[in-house]
Amino acid sequence: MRVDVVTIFPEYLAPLELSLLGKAREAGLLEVVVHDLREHTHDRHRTVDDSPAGGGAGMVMRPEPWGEALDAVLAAGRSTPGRDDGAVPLLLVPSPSGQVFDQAMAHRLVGQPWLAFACGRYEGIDERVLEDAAERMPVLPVSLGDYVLGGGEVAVLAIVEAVARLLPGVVGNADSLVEESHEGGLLEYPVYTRPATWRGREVPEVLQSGHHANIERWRQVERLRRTARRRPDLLAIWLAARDPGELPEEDRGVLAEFGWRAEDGRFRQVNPPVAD
Ligand code: JD8
Repeated sequence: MRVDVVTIFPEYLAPLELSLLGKAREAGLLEVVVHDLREHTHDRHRTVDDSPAGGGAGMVMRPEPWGEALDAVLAAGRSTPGRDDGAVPLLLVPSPSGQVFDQAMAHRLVGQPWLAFACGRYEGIDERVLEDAAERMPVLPVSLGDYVLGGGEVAVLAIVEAVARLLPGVVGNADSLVEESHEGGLLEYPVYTRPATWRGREVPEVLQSGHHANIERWRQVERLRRTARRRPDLLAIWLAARDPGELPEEDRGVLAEFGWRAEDGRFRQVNPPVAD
């Protein structure tokens, strides 16, 4: 997978050289190219912003440097060996008004051979840049979530990490991917390691029993408990896709603690617990 990032803060993307992604790049599983937008300015002050049309607070990013920068990304990507010269990237544009990124989107993006990111700053990028880009490549405004950041770089760090770790060979033991939160629809269970006792706190006995079936049971119950407490929205979705008869009695018992009952073949929340 090739990833191009255009930004006025190239150093912001340095974390993509570390850890798992750094190794994936060394192994040739992932190629990340960071472009400095100011390279595409021609005035002494390397100006990338101007006052907003129609007035108002802040500044807006000028279209000219962006047009040239995205042209350069297209040209650079196409000159990569093995990529035909008609190839185009999927252009992701981080924005508070974008489609919210989640694990399902990560799975869709990992199938793309070439991603490009346009990192805005200030009040955002002149809208004509995205309209012009959409003439030549697919454009997807994406958001990290419903809170306001100062620019798109943080979103790129999160999205590239979430997508790249789904690339075959990046995460050593692919099985661990399946276990994770947001993969099976439930949150992950609590984890422990040595020592068996720490500051007077014990590792749950079942985890020291070596009894794999009991351990798996305990972990499933803990997934349900944690999801019911922290993300009742996710549990409702998970239960809506399940037939109560399929679930072990113990799981139905845990769900009952959180007000979920089996009625005419489906789960219903009768008296949702008052949030503690
Ligand atoms: C791109 C400029 C700042 C946004 C005025 C603050 C994503 N989940 C998210 N929250 N915020 C962003 C984001 C914020 C950005 C830019 C993404 C470019 N800003 C602007 C509009 C209000 N300032 C984001 N992904």
